Amino acid sequence: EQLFHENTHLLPAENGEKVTRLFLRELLNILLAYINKSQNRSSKVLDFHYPHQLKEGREGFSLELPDQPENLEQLLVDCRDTLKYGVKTGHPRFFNQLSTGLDIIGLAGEWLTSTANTNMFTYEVAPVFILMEEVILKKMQTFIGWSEEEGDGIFSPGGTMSNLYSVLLARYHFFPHVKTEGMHALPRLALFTSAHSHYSIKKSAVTLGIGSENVFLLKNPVLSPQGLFPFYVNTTAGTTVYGAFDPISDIADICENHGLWLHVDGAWGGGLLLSERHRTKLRGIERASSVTWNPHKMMCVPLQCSAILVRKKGLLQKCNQLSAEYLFQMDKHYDTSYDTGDKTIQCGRHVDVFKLWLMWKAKVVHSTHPSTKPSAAYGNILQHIPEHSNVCFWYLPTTTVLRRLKGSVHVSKVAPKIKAKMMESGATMVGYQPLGDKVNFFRCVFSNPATQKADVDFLVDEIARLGSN
Ligand code: ABU
Repeated sequence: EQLFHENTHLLPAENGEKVTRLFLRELLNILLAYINKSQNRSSKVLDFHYPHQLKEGREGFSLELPDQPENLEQLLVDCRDTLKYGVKTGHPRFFNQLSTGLDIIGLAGEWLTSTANTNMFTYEVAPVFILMEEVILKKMQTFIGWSEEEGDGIFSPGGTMSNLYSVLLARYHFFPHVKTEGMHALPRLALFTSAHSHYSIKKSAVTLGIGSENVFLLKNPVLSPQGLFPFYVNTTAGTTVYGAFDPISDIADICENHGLWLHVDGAWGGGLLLSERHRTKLRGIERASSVTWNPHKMMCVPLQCSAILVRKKGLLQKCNQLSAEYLFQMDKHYDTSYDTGDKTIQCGRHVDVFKLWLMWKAKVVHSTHPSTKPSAAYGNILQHIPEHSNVCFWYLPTTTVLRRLKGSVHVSKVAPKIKAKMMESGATMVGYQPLGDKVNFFRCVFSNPATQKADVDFLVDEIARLGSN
């Protein structure tokens, strides 16, 4: 205990094994207590505080950095408090995000990854992880339906980055000289996406110097805006809000006729490729030039784990390679094609593959046949069979309550008011948003394996309770 009053006895200090073990064991106890609490329905999903409250310090929890080093005991208290004031995204009543749940095998993978603490740029420093990435990417490509001769890919830091890669690669595919000459050597480019696609498509156009005004929504009848060079079409497999699927096969026909790059943003819906029953929603995906697939969403791999998969072999490398000599020496004594870091726009790259590899081994992929029929109890809410596990709905309180909400568009104020009360009460969490001409509605996402029907009943009752007073 005395040793815990300093922090200088941890490895690599001489004879540091004992204190290191004690410290990590204590931390493990904190983490296990948190995991158990996350699964306990009588515990809250969150203990909400406003930013100023957290900043001013709660019950001794200070975010400020000290002048003197803190001892191990205090650091463990800080760890406990950090979890205490956070959000339990693995809680069965957390419906707020597409990435939810806490997979224990995945968690073990993440712990091991941090312990290995290596970098994915070269085989030299990450031999096992680099080969695992190759194995997993190949497996994902097989589920997409690409042949043995096709397929490449890389794990990237999230779906937005994977989508960015898709636009970057498409541009390079049509205009390889952009790499050396830049955008001034290109015609004005146009890319196409659907109205409900993720904002990262537009962001990619902004980031890559194409410009947001040159992103056209597919519902527009114009496929060849004058003076522009159309080169890229994004389809979404599982839109963020509605969970809708674009007709990939039909759009692939258009892309083939016009020689356009077809991207499938399957960040959310890509996981359905693993289901014999539901993979038909992605019919035609094998015709895509690139695919984004985030196992950290439907497949519950701990954040983060996103892949950009590319049909044309070698394009990633050609597009991004700069051959920094201090990393990617060509005269190494092994096959340097395994130094995959030069395929990316990053230098340092986190190991995102191991937790997925471990989970895949633990679960193996069987076809699943879940019922898509809503139960009778939700007949009033679910008037249509959903394409995915997003359920969007308005809660309409009694007219007496509505009248109390001053303003011209009353219904738009209901969801934000209930959400605010919900966060302060902390028993459950669900998102809301407006979309197009639809005023604020709730979006409930089901991707947490811990959630049961009783939790959905709880959410509905809680919304009604908070909405009635
Ligand atoms: N597209 C990022 C995830 C959005 C969400 O969880 O709601």
